[in-house]
Amino acid sequence: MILKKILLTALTVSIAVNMSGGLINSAQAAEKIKIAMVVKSLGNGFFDAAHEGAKEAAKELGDVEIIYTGPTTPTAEGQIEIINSLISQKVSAIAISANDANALVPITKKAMQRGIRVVSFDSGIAKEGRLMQLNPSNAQLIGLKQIQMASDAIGGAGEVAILSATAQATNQNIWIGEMKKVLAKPEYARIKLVATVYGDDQSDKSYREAIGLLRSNPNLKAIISPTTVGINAASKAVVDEHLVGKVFVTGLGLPSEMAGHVKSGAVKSFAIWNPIDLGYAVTYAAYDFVKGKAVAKPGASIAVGRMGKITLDANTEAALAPPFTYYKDNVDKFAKIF
Ligand code: RAM
Repeated sequence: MILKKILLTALTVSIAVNMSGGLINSAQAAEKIKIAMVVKSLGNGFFDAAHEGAKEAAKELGDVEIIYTGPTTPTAEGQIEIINSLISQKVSAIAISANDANALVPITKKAMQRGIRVVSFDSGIAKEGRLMQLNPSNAQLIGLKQIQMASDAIGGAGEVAILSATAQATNQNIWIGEMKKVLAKPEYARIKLVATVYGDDQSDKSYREAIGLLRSNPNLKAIISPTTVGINAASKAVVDEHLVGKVFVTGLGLPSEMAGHVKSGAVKSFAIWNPIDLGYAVTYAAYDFVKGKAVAKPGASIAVGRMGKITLDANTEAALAPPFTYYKDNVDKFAKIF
């Protein structure tokens, strides 16, 4: 009885210290489940927003520590190095937006053999290298949406070009494939894709590639950029080349980065999903795998907090919400959020 009382007192004192001074004892810290979010590259606002979502999920879950990391440039080599170090750190899970679908498979397989739960999000890893892939939205829809926006901007006819991220990016390559399928439909026969270039999700390279497109294609009517870095850089290029009203930029962008370009007239509309929700949901999914509450099987459903449930398809992939369109009247409202 006395012993129990002493223990209880000790517990109360330890909690009091934690609450007042943030002095967390090592046992408590060790109990935290380490989930690493490995992004394509650091310094990309899209992933900063996904990180916000991951932190929100971690706060709700209580026993999660997020390790946010990524290479300085979006390469598979950089991510391989990082994963090697996460394996040594013995993290519990890795949620990765991959710079290459196949090049990362050996290292993520190694991580999984060591008991680390690997899930990919945004830009996927090939099936054998992860438990599940969380897509922001349906790929066909993303492809269709971008062609519709381009077509609307240029009155349904003319030359268009694509400014993508890296040539190996899983997500952009899938979306470009879908855009090409849409362009092959009779209703878009008057739109001609004249070039596809890669800015590697680097602002300066994307800008130079956009300038190149504008100068070598005098009849260009639109640049479609399925990357938040590319669309921002292409819009700047159109303004700098004094082509506002002649060439329109569209694609996938962050309202916070694009509001000015919508006002300048370089952009009529663009789309995106909520990157905060994406980071939030993938953190929950990773946690569920760590806790043994999720299985990587077609048809399995996984609870992802305030986002409800996601269901894995035949390829153990799931998708969140349809892309949302932004234009002059609504961009400012969302620019405050992401
Ligand atoms: C960039 C990245 C990311 C992509 C968005 C739309 O930030 O390439 O992977 O999903 O654009």
